[in-house]
Amino acid sequence: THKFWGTQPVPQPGEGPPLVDGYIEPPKPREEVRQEPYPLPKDFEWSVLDIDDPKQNKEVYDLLSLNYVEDDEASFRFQYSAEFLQWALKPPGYHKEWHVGVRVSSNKKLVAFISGVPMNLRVREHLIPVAEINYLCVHKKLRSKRLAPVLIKEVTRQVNLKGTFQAIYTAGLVVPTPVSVCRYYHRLLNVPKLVDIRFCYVPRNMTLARMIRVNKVPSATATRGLREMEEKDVPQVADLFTRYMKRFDMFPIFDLAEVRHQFLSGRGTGAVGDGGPGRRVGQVTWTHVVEDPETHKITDFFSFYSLPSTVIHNTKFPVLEAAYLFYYASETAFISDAEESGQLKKRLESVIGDALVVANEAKFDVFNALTLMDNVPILQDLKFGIGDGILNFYLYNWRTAPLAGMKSEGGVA
Ligand code: YNC
Ligand code: MG
Repeated sequence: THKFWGTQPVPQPGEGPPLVDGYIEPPKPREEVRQEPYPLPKDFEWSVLDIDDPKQNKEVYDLLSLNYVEDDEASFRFQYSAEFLQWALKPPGYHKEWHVGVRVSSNKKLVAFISGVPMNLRVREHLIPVAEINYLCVHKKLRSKRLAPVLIKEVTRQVNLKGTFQAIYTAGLVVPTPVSVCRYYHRLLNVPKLVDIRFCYVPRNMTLARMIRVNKVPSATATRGLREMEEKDVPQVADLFTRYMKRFDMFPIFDLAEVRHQFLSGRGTGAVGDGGPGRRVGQVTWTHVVEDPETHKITDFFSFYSLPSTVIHNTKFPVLEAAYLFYYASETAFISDAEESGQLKKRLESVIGDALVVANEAKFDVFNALTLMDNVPILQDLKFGIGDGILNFYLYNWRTAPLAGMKSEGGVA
């Protein structure tokens, strides 16, 4: 049983699918939302984090890089960069009050964090303003003291004070009640390093040399008209994204400012190569578009982001450089019969195949993807292997029937 989640407006175990989609608790006027912060254990205090302040940005970075999510074997731990946090926590319309920290009163050391950012989410036929909750973290020395529920309640209060009453979040852990479940897949790029750090193994009946050969990525991209996204592409990328996402049952709605933020603002500074091969200094996201050479229309795009992990107890290779497939779209989806005929699958294979080339060029060790959007049919041919990680998707204060983690069954984006 769940002492905390049993008290929250989330679908409870055994409820079954709802007859109609909608909230669990009605919204409240601002004055009826609790006005005082929730009490913390003595010796701790609340602290709004200003991510624009390099010192506070670094404090969040330090907390997460030592205490955030690890795999089951405690071999790898996410190492979000300061630039990544800046990008993720400051989309258009963000509220600094949703960046909630807990400090030790005596020395002001940051020991816990949770964040929310606003977005508009389409869930089936409903358009819902939500908070996207992420980066819940409690220092390792303060675990199992029921601090997490206090953080969740406090961020909920801050979100409610801004007139938002729904949220979306993901976790590896199962609590009441996932709306969708996805699995991680991994495309090996730097095989010798991945074997060395035990990210993967050389299977029986296989040699390292053969494994390297099998996973070799082409040295050049294949799609005619592929180039980095630029500022001038924002309106066309926004339009293509919006139309493509209607294929799925749950997806975000991005206006022009949000498209610019999600796909362009994380590209780093300077020229490609300044931050190492294929990278700019501080580069977090990569977005490439396909411009039709005749019509100059944007027909496709893909994006991925950089999220390294610390390789725990490894001095030879302290960091695993991982790229994660983010959003993509293709005009091919709107050609009649393209899906049934396999034309869409073929197009996505060549476009996402180019994402692998770009990531390999930028010296990523592995390229990760989830079983969502249109990924499932293309993963095998692009030589992704099944991972052991799963990711549960959750909605707070919203009922809807389960969403399949893949297009073939309905689908979440
Ligand atoms: C989790 N990840 O079940 P029950 S993901 C949700 N998501 O409650 P304590 C979680 N609930 O079961 P600890 C959760 N982890 O008794 C734990 N819980 O009802 C629940 N790890 O609290 C848990 N980051 O403080 C239990 O646990 C209760 O000291 C136990 O702290 C947990 O960001 C944690 O994995 C995760 O830093 C902070 O283990 C700690 O263990 C830690 O005794 C490493 O808490 C990092 C890590 C989680 C990454 C993420 C999404 C979080 C979503 C939270 C829910 C948001 C709801 C929506 C709010 C806005 C609403 C509006 C409007
Ligand atoms: Mg605790």
